[in-house]
Amino acid sequence: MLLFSMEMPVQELRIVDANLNRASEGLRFLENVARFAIGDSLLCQQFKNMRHGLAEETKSLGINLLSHRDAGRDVGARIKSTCQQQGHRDLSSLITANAKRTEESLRTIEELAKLPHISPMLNSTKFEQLRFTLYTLEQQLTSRILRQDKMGHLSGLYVILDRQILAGRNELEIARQVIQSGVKVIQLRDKQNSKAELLPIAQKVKDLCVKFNALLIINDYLDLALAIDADGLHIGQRELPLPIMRRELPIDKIIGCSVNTISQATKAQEEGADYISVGSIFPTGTKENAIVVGIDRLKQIRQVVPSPLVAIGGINENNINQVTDAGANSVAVISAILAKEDIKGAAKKLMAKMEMG
Ligand code: TZP
Repeated sequence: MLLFSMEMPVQELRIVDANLNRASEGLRFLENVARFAIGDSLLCQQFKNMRHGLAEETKSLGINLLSHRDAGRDVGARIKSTCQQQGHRDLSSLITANAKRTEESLRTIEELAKLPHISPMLNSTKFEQLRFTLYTLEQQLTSRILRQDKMGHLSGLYVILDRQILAGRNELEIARQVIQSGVKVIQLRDKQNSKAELLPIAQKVKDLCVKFNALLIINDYLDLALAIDADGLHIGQRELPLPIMRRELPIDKIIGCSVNTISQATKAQEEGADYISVGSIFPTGTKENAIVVGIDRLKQIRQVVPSPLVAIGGINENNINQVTDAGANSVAVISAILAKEDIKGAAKKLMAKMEMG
């Protein structure tokens, strides 16, 4: 083995140096995504802590690592990886690539640190801990970016395909008209019939949504959402708690939660709801025993909850701008569209009102 004059194991230190650089570059990339693309201060801080932890662990080697760096003669620099040749298509694949690169680098240092002549300088366990922390952060960051992509659809009209209001009309045909009018989010809701009956309908509506790049959210039923690989699940106050639902769903699925009060909204926000549905804003004949909360409740919730808000209940072309003015990011409707003869016309009118508002 080639040894440095101070008995420093030169080749090993070069490997440590290269992998340390890779790891901190990868962590910096992930930190930047958390900071600028997602705006999540907690995740950002966790990546920063990791970067600082890494620097701390290798601080004692500082000048020795630099002294033995020989980037100009690195044979690996001229070898292009398959990844570089293929390129990455989106931010989520870049997150995966950078997280993997960092995890591999940490593992490399961890293994080297087990060698008897390296272990006095580097603590292998610390690198192992960092690697495991990163596995979790990678999962959280990927989940956030994939859900954020979906949430991009949630700024306009949100149409609830309520099978009771459809009263036997063909769900797929109505869904097609809604989507063709430009609506980007559909929720399938059926409070009366069996899930077995709902399954084939949900599957067909899902296929339609995929074709037109719209989201399909399933109301209440986690198992149905999973079965058809829906984009998300909408729950009320009587379903299983949001964190349980989150745990059961794949990491790219969104969860919306219905609330009537400020405390329910704050709780949903703290539990990580992707959006919060506030209602019923106005009296409605569609939902039995709906609690009418009024426009002021929406304004109060807007002041304390930064999550996207979806206003619901009794909203139509005459009052839609009151809810957008009150801070709703999206507006959910049933009868204002499904009770109309001209589905497409009704949807377009509401969307135009929202845009003008
Ligand atoms: N949740 C609160 S109000 C409501 C639901 C499901 C019904 C909304 O229907 P409409 O016809 O848009 O008032």
